[in-house]
Amino acid sequence: MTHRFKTRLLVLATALSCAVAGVAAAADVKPRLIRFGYGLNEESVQGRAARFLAQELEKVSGGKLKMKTFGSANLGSDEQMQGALAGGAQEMMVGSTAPLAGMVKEFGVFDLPFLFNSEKEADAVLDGQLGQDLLKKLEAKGLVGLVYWENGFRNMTNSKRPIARAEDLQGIKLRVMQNQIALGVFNTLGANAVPMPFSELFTALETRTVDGQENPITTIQSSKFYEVQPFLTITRHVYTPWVVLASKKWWDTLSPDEQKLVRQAAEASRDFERKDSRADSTKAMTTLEKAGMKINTVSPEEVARMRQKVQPVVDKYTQELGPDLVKQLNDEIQKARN
Ligand code: TK8
Repeated sequence: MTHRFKTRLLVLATALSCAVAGVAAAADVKPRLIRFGYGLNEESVQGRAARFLAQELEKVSGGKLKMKTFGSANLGSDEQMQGALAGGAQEMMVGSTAPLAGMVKEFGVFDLPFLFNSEKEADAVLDGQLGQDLLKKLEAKGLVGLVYWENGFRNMTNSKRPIARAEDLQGIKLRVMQNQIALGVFNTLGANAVPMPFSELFTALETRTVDGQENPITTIQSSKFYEVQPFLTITRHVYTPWVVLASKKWWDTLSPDEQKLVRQAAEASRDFERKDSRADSTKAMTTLEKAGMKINTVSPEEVARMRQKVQPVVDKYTQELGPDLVKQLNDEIQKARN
């Protein structure tokens, strides 16, 4: 190789690396600190996914977008955080759709009982037209909805007795999420429904302020409800998802490049979280059995009876949420089912 040729190569290589660096520099990404709040503890599915999101964001932004995660409702309950995001006092969070229905009532569709048969159907609806349309409605309320994470099918626990039939719920003070539909459903099934933020739930169960609650297996395990709730009844009565949210006030201060990176990391966290949740659900069930919980499954016949019992509540809220929306939901579920 001649000296001149070598020099030319060197010049070329330098130019190339400058061009690559130029692209990175041209991307408009500033150092930022993002506070991300969630309600469950650090050992939960939520905790693991929050850490994954923080790492992913750091990775895709070359270390510029840093996320600090706060579990166990340390930044407030779902409802309080929603308010903080809308007001611009906090950047990001993940929480349930049930309290979100207080801001955008249409999120209440996910509180209608016995809709989905499988996680696959839920994924299809949430990532499809209906789920995405609902996220867009949040912007008018000061929130940006990014992705849905799995919370999972909900089951009942209590300190009184196994629930084999709806009648067994009579006299049971059952904590429900802060949402009109949940309240209507459980009162109609026969329980005394008590709306309460999740952050107060363990203490309420421990002190017997309430007798029972309903949540997915993963949460019953990670929140150690088995320590204070001897009975677990598998009902899979509702699938309410979690939504990863950003403050719109804050979001609007981000450059398009930054918004793209946050979206990209959020999508990666969704895929990670759903996989983790499904694997964890099986493991959690074994843990609950080993912990000595008395577990029963409601029969398909009884589920059909419960469905019938709550039909008036479903009809009432179908009118309130919009019959067209509920029809669209059922159509999308059917499509995913076939
Ligand atoms: C955590 C809640 C929880 C939900 C509930 O903040 O409230 O029961 O299932 O996951 O969003």
